[in-house]
Amino acid sequence: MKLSMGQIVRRALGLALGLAVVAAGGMLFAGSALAELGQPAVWEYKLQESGSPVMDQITGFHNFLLWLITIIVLFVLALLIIVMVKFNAKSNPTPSRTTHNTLIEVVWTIVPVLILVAVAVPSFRLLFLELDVPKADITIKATGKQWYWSYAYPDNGKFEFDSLMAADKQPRLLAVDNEMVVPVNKVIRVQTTGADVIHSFAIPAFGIKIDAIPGRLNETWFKATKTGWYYGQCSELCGKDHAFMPIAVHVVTDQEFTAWVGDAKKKYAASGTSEFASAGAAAQ
Ligand SMILES: [Cu+2]
Repeated sequence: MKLSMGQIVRRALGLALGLAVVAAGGMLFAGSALAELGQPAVWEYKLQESGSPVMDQITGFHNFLLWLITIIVLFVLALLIIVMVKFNAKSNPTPSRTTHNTLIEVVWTIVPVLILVAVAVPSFRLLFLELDVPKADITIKATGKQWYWSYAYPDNGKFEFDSLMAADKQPRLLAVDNEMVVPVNKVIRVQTTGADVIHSFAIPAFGIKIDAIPGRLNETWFKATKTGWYYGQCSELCGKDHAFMPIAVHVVTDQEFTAWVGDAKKKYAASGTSEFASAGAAAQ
């Protein structure tokens, strides 16, 4: 079957229209799907809602870059279209023989340099914010294991417990049996290490992702600004159940945290999984 140019154009337009309708439908659906703080939403195409000052900055930087690249892409597209329309062989049969223009060469060197500086300055500021751990209120050690996490609270009762995915709880694949609990508006220093292979401790809403490497202690930090549940996942391919070792953080008020520490001390000391408990027993 041979299609005429008109038919091809009409079909292409039809296809584009169809795709646009599907995309618009998806956007509407995404808008109506309730985006919940601390976990992914159906049809989510943006970053997760921020729950920490670092993530606020990451989101701001991301949006700034998005505007910047959009403007650059539109500018280059406009130049291309001008060249195609004004300077093709038909409309411009005798082309100019110009090879140099000092002013325009200086401009197209200086402007990209300025753009890179405008990107680099907030980028480095953000890197320092992420890597320079402020004075911590609470330190938690997260140990990645095949395939679950263990959380130790060395300065709050010296207990440690395992956190495994809970298949019967919601949200699916993110809920755990024993969650990490932290107080709101406190600087939490997270030290990570791996017990067997490399894992990675990541919570999108806090803007943190740091490798948990055997024989090495990495550290990062977050300050949750709102109470609630926050979920993340191991983000380093670590074996067959890599996808089933979620991270769940429950952010609570100071009073609730104190109460939880009181309960946790008894609960996890009795469970015998704590290295602190066994160290204490060995010392006696
Ligand atoms: Cu892992």
